[in-house]
Order: sequence, then structure tokens, then C-alpha cells
Amino acid sequence: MPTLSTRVAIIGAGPAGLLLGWSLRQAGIDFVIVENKSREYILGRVRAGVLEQGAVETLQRLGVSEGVDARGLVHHGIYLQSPGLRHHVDFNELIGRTVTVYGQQAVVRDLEAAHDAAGSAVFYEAGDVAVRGIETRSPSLTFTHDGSDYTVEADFIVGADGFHGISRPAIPNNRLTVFDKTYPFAWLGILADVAPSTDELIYALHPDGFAMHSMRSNSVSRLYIQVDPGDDISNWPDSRIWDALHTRLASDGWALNEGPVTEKSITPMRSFVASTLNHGSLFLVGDSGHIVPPTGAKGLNSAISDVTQLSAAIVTHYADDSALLSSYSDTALVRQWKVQQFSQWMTDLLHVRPGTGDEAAFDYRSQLGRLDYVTHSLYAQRSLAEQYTGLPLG
Ligand code: RFL
Ligand code: PHB
Repeated sequence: MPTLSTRVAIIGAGPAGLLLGWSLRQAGIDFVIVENKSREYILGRVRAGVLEQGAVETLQRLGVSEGVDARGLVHHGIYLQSPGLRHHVDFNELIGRTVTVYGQQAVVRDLEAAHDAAGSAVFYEAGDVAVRGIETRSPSLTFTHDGSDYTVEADFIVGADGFHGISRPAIPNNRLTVFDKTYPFAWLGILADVAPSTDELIYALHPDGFAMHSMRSNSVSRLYIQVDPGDDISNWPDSRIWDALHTRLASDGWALNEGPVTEKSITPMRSFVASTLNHGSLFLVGDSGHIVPPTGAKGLNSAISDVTQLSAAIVTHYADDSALLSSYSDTALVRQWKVQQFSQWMTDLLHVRPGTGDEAAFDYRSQLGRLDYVTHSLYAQRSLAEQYTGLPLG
């Protein structure tokens, strides 16, 4: 029964866990990462695509930006669209900031390669991962791997195990308040082997529902449409998806290129915040502590900002100052609530509420008014630009 001793035991080898480990490594702090899925499974998950400017700067500062520097697509803004009207909101012109399109899978691949080269202790396909003693100063993590039972003794345990992980449920109910909101719609997303039909992302409001055109590279497009949360992917043959995209994204003089669909899935939309992100020796980062609907492109970016804050707090703790660690949850949550309201605002701006009748008609026209305001007011555009490209750390 192997027993390992380390400073920080990290649960989850998604972007948050791998980046935290990498950041600790740069500071010379020992860590172990334990993940219950295989590498192939993790790299097969198509998820986020947009990095805030600060997230790219974090990867650069930590020396893991070769991929994003070489292949990331720097975007100066986004297009916001209502039927027949497409407006470019130019973040760079408005506030001198940009975002970079670079898939989450690529971020994870780059981090895995860095850890491999450095010989980091990362256990994949671990079974029965469990935390113990989080209310003490000597917590531990137990798991099985390759037929052996492991114990990792640590100073801290970090839950980077996503929304469905085991770390958040380890916090006693009477110490945890959960704020939760579900939306009456979902996103159907496809990946298609076709050059993007746009230079920057298009977010479109249409009476049939939201649609978005994103991308992964100069030859791979990522597209989304709003669907009913109870809908099944089998109801959506490729031809029906393309038809909906053509209708919802239509704009005079513009055409959408079609190509073979290589992946498609439906994702429910939810807003969720766990308050607190710290109990005893356990700290939560990324989706284990909070999730947002994807409209504002904030999930991965929030995971990166949590990791930046927690890593700095752990480093200063070992330099004999624990103030940042004690305030980690409060500081991260202040930023997180701003990110939550932005994600909710983008979602409400662009999605059609189900239903018919006077109220639905009113809501839709009010959304058109809001879009018209956002695309014509310099103040509103600056506010959008500031939030989309990323708020400073708290
Ligand atoms: P992850 O990526 O879920 O990783 C958690 C890891 O923990 C593992 N795990 C466990 N390991 C050990 N023991 C256990 N008991 C475990 N339970 C779970 C899991 O296997 C996994 O490997 O969380 P993390 O690292 O916090 O990263 C968060 C991001 O993945 C997420 O916020 C984003 O993908 C959200 N998101 C987007 N974020 C953006 O910033 N920009 C975007 O453009 C964007 N688009 C999106 C998105 C999410 C989407 N979906 C599918 C939810 C678009 C979509 C469609
Ligand atoms: C993506 O490319 O997957 C993507 C882009 C922007 C979003 C959400 C997802 O708001």
C-alpha cells in the first residue's frame, strides 16, 4: 500500500488541476495530481474555445504558451447579430485588449506535455478517489491505481475535479451555501471540418433561437444552436443542424460554408456558485466551485483565474504569510460573481425564452432593443469589451 507525501494533493487533471500543478512546479512546491479518467477521454472532450487576454498572459508567464503563441487565433472583437443586422464590436479599438481562440483540448495537451517532460506525478485512471481529514492540518487523499491502494499525505487538498467531482460534496452541508440557476434551453454544438466562414465569432439572436459561429483553427469550425434542454441529439441529423444555422446566422452578402461534422452533442445550461471555496485544508478551483452558461466564454477562464490566485496564495503561505490563503475564497468569489452576472447577461441577451403569447413577444422585442443599445452605445460596448476580454484578478 504505497504512501506518498507531498505539499499539495490535486484532484482532477483538467485544465485547472494541470495548470495549478504546473504553476506550483515553477515555484518549487511539490504536488501530486490524481485523475479518475484516462488521458484519451480528457483529450476527447470538446469544450471551451476562447481565452481571455489575462489567461494567455498566465500561460506565457508560466512558460507553457508555445502552442497558443504559435496556433492561437488572436481576435480583436466579436460580431453581435439580430436578424439582418450584424455589428462588429472591436475590443481592441475600444479598450486595447483582445481574446485568443485556442481550444481547451489544446491547452490541456500542452500542459500534459509540459508535465510529461518534467516528470510530474500525475496518476490517470485512479479509482475510488476520496479525501480524508480536511478539517485537520494533515489531510490525505486515497485512491486505487493499477491494483494498488494509494494514500497521499499533504498539507492541502485542491478540488479541481469539475462540477461532478467529489471535493465539493466533502464540505459539510452546514458550511456550504449553493446558489443555482438552470435555463430553459441548451446548446447543441458541432465541430466541422470546414474553414470558418467568419474571421471572428458571431453571436446571433434569431426568433428561432440563438446561434453562434466559432472556430478551432483555419480549417475547423465550431458552431452552436439553441435547442430545448429535453431535446435528444438523435432528433438532429446534420442536415437539420445546417438548415438551422443557415437560417439563424443569415446575413446579406454572407454565406455559411458546410463541411463534415466530426462531433456533436447537447449541453444543458446552468449557473452555479458554491460559497465557500475553502473548508479547512480543502480548496476548490474551477468548475468544482462554480459553473456558468457558456455564452460569455468564461468557464475555462474562471478556472485559470482561480488557479492564478490560489497558486499565489500557496506560494506566499510557504514564504510565511497565510493572509492570501485565508482570503482566497472571498477574493475569488468577488470576481466570480462579476463573471456570473456577465454570463447571465450575455445569455439573456441572446437566447429566446420558450413560449408564445404577449410576454414572449415583449421579451423578444426588448432583447432587440438591448442589442441595438449595446451595438450603438460606446459605453455599453466598452463595458462588454472589458468583461469579455477579462476582468482583472480581485
Ligand atoms: P474539468 O475540465 O471538468 O476537469 C475536471 C477533471 O476532474 C476529473 N474528475 C476527477 N478526478 C479524480 N477523482 C474524481 N472523483 C473526479 N471527478 C472528476 C475529471 O475527469 C476532469 O478531468 O474542470 P476544470 O479543470 O475546472 O475546467 C473547467 C472547464 O472545463 C469549463 O469551465 C469550460 O469547458 C467551460 N466552457 C467554456 N469556458 C470558457 O472559458 N470559454 C469557452 O469558450 C467555453 N465554452 C465550455 C464551453 C463548456 C462547454 N461544455 C461542454 C460544458 C463550451 C461548452 C460546450
Ligand atoms: C467555443 O468556441 O467553443 C466557444 C466560443 C465562445 C463561447 C462559447 C464557446 O461563448
